[in-house]
Amino acid sequence: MKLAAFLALALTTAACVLASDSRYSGDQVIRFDVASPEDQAALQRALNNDALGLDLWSHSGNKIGKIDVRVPATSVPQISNIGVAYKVLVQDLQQVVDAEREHMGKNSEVLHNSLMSGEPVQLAAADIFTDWQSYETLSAYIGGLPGVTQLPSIGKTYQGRDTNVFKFGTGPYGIVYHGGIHAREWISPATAAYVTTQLVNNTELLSKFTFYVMPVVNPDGYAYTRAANGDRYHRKNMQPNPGSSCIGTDPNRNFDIAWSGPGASGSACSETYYGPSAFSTPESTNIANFVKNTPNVVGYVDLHSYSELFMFANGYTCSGQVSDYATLFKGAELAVDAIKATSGHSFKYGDICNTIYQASGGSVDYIYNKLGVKYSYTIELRPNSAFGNAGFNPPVSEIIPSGQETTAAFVAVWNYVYSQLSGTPVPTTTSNATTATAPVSKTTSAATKPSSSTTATAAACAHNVCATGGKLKASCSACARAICAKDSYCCNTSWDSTCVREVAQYCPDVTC
Ligand code: 0X9
Ligand code: ZN
Repeated sequence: MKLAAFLALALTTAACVLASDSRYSGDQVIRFDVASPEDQAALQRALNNDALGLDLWSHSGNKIGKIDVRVPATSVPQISNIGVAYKVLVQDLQQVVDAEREHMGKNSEVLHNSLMSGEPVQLAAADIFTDWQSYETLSAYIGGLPGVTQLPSIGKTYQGRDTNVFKFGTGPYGIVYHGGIHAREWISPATAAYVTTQLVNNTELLSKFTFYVMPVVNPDGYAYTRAANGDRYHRKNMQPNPGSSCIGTDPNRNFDIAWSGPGASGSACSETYYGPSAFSTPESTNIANFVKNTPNVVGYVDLHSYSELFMFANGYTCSGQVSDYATLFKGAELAVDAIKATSGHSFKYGDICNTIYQASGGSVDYIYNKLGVKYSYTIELRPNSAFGNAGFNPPVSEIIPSGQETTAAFVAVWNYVYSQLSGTPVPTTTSNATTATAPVSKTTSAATKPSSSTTATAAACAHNVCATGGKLKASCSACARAICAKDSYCCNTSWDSTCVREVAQYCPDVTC
């Protein structure tokens, strides 16, 4: 960067820092220890009390447990009146915001400004994942990854930004994943970008699936959380609400599924405001239209933070289970096992309503129930608490570990999905200008996981070992011989899903 330009930029940045407000001065993040239904009711009453202005940040896996809440400075003296045991995790939230912004002023903002001024900039992973990058930087980075094509925008946001979508892979089945439906959850766009960096090199998955990634589906809100005079903890989109000074609708309460039902609010100032009508936000409409108009979409992931949860439909009701519950549960189990093996983190999993809370008008419920995308998931990424000033402000050193464990989850779940689908006919392709589906090829592998009742032998055949016939045969030679005796196809060709199914049939001791 030329010196003059650099100085101008440095001055602009300094001016912005000076102009920055201190709206979170004296705010605290409190971790409540919800130990009983009475505690739960007391905290719920406090959360519903608009005068206190509490902001729910994290969730306990089963609703009894530790729950993080941001308490505005004016309500701090009343915390003990809530009657639930607590400890203070963050003493003064403004200090956390200021430290984060200072780091960005020297890193992601410099990169962003160089990019916007048209200077040639190098967008290497080593530069990208060391800070919270802007929507524009993440988009330029993803668009430059090998094998990635940028498709036409999936639609404008309220403020007129394009919603960028990138495509890669040649497989017959479509997977859509996105970050940033909630503006303040910064690890979500960063993780979407990191996962993409890894998946573009996974030739096996790329032959099975065509991936579509939207790094930030609420870029207006995201820009507002990043702006020096913006609001770091803004969650919703940027649509104004007539008659109210509160900005935004929660796009994840605005889908046309049980819209305005339980777990969503009709108050414009609520963080879960469902908006004036279903699909009143362009952001939720854009996602729905894109999934609807893209052929053969079998999978969908909506990335959120934080709490470390891996979930699927339903969110709008806690009664009953969706018809694919067992399959979705198995996929989630494989994903969280892969996370555990990668990072040691223990994600909880299950249906949204029973795992986190009741939430109507959500993306996963709509895409699963109304668009029939069976393998629809939502992840609450790391961290699992606001301890150590983390929460929505984890240190930048968390970006790569989050990306790594989420990549492991994706690989596990999509290989499982492929093994499920490969036993069934490939869905019919409809024409769509944005999508070129590859010809359907014969399955070459299948990865499944032993059931919980597996034997020691079965464990050796598990998962990625199953995915390669050679290794399976080596690990389970007796079983392989039995299958070969019955079905020479498995001996002579690749060890595909048919052969894996025959494990169950011919080798009762081995469940692959
Ligand atoms: O409340 C939400 O929208 C999500 N939690 S968050 O803290 N990130 O805001 C949970 C979303 C559950 N998913 C759907 N209902 N689709
Ligand atoms: Zn969220």
